[in-house]
Amino acid sequence: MASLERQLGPKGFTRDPLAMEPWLSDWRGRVHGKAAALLSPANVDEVQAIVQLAAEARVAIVPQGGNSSMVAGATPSAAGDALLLSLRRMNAIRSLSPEDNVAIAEAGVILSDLHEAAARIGRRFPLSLGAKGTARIGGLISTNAGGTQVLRFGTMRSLVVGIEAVLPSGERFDGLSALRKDNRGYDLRQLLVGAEGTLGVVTAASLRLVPAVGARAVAWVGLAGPPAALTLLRRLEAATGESIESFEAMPANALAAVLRNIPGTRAPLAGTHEWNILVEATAPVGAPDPVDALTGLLGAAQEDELIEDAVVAASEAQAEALWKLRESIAEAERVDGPAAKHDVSVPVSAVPDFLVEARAAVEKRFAGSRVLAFGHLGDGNIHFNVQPPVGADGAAWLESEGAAVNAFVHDFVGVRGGSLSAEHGIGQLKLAEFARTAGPVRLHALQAIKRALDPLGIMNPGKLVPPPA
Ligand code: 2HG
Ligand code: ZN
Repeated sequence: MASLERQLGPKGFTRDPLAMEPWLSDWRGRVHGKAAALLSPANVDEVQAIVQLAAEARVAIVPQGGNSSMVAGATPSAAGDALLLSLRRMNAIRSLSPEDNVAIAEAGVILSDLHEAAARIGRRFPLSLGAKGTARIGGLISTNAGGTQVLRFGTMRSLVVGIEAVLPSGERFDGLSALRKDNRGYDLRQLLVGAEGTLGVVTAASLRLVPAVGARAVAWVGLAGPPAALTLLRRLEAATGESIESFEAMPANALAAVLRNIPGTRAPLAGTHEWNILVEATAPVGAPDPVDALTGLLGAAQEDELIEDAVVAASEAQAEALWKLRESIAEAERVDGPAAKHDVSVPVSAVPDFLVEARAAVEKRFAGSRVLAFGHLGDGNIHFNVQPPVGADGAAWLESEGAAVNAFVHDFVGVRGGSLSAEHGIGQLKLAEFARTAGPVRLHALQAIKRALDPLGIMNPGKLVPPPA
């Protein structure tokens, strides 16, 4: 410990409880951990030195970026024997290449900073989510983040073209070269994407950029339910080709929670609607503005009574205001208090029935509970959250019913061929349910990979990989 302290200096090493405190709990305040020290290396050499020493001393490391995990994936255990390894100081964008369409960003780069840097060279990084001002590249890679543009550009996995990482042995994997084709066997880059820091510390990545947007159209649509929403999505896609990037669905209670809890928000349409959709369509530089096309298509959909009402943003400020309504749901829900949260996916075609059936089943089985299910309808990922009965002590309800609610929802998803973690990862909060539902083949393969790369079990223990029985 003393040699680490000497090597990293005061900016890179602290045991001060006050300085460590903000990083020891998860974003929703559900899990509280302890750490032996908070290490904030300035470069990959320092990360290597830390991992080498930790391996020698058999001390656990918990990597952390923006600490915005929804599953407590970056929160150390309460034992207090692990080193918390913050990548926040490693926040350089090492290069931006318009020729390769690639940015090389260190793990601590904040997502919105990467967006701005790409825009400065006429490109963009096409992954976005509500926590873009907090979430960092290393964490987004380690959780294979999704967000609101997956419909068109895929998850983080499809945007990572190179990785630099320190493996649990302390060796450095130099895989930043942005090769579009590379068939040297098992893809270590992809193995590290979504590994939640259990196979090493991602220190930098080469990330795919796409051309900047020329213009965008953002609309808010009110309609009766998910079946109409899915019909609308396919209609818009058929009429506009690749231009639809986001198709986010929110029921009336999600919008109400935002309007109630987030200052400065207001209802986008005159009446209330059972379901609301936020659509974004984009056009490349020089192509016709998509506003006219989207306005026309939504007008026709209203005439056909597929939708009830719609508004297309008339300015960037209005577009931002609509996006804020969508991106504030998690925060609005946090204000409302504890909930049993689920991040599930089913095939897109199964989403409408799933929403109706799962909601009815849960509210029947858990009397008084209130389902708040919203999300990325266009890619089949629903945040199926269950709030306690009105007037109940939320924490006590979660304590007594939470595990049963989780199992009920995950089983419901499981029989439909879905996943209990669409985009948030497993972390600590989904670990027991993952172990219960994964099945032996998946579990044994995961455990074998973990053992092979991290035989000492020092990398983010207690996350993602259920321990062998
Ligand atoms: C979102 O889509 C986030 O807003 C958070 O993934 C989801 O809080 C949630 O359940
Ligand atoms: Zn989401």
